[in-house]
Amino acid sequence: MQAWVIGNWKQNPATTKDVNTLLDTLLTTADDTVSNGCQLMVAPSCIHLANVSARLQNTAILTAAQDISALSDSSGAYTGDCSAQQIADAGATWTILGHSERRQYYQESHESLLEKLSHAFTQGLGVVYCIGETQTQYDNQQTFSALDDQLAVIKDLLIKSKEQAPELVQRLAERLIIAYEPVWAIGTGKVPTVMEVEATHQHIKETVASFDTTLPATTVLYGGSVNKDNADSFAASPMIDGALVGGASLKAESFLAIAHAFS
Ligand code: G2H
Repeated sequence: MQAWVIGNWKQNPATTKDVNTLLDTLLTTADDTVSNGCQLMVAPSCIHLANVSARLQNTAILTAAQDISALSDSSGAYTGDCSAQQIADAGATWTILGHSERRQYYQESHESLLEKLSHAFTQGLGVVYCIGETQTQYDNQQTFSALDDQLAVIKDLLIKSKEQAPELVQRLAERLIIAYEPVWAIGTGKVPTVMEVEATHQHIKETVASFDTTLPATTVLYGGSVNKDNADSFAASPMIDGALVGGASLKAESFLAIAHAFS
């Protein structure tokens, strides 16, 4: 299975100038070893999406949004939202959905995520769907049940699609990536052991397969304080199909070192 290394830039860099500087370094230092060995993708904030997509056109690096509107897949009176169609029109081919920062600060619900996934696939976007347990859930050995609650969105989307829009099932089969990101590991420098990640990834793969036995094996990435020093240990595991990288993706050198580890 091809590895994926995805940079989630979050609300960074703040200016177009700094975005272009990051892209300049990325484009001049990314080599064939990386592009042949793993698929790279970056997720800038919405305001920079068109610029980044245009600059990455005809390169080996894909572009993703960090979120899309739950209210409409196209257009409407939804102040502040960007629809899946607008994201695709800006040149992105993927979107992150369900990141724990969106769940925490914007109260993402099961229903809104169901809508967002449906809108993304309707507009032909691939989805990097983020799930992960909180520190309390981890401490209380509730990781799998927390993940099952979040994965129920995928199950419900499959049920809904089979009834109302069967073409979305195929799109989900082809273009769904799950990112396992323990909330307690995000931006903290703390990481689970590789064995813990492996057990969790196995659970995620088995759970998604149980929703529909015709689905291909699900690609599952690890995210949460991945850096150039710990990437090798995650990359060595056949259960870890890549990484979703936050802070370390803001420097081309560390992002590409992580990509090399997975190549
Ligand atoms: C988790 C991750 C990227 P970081 O949010 O999605 O961020 O690598 O900074 O922990």
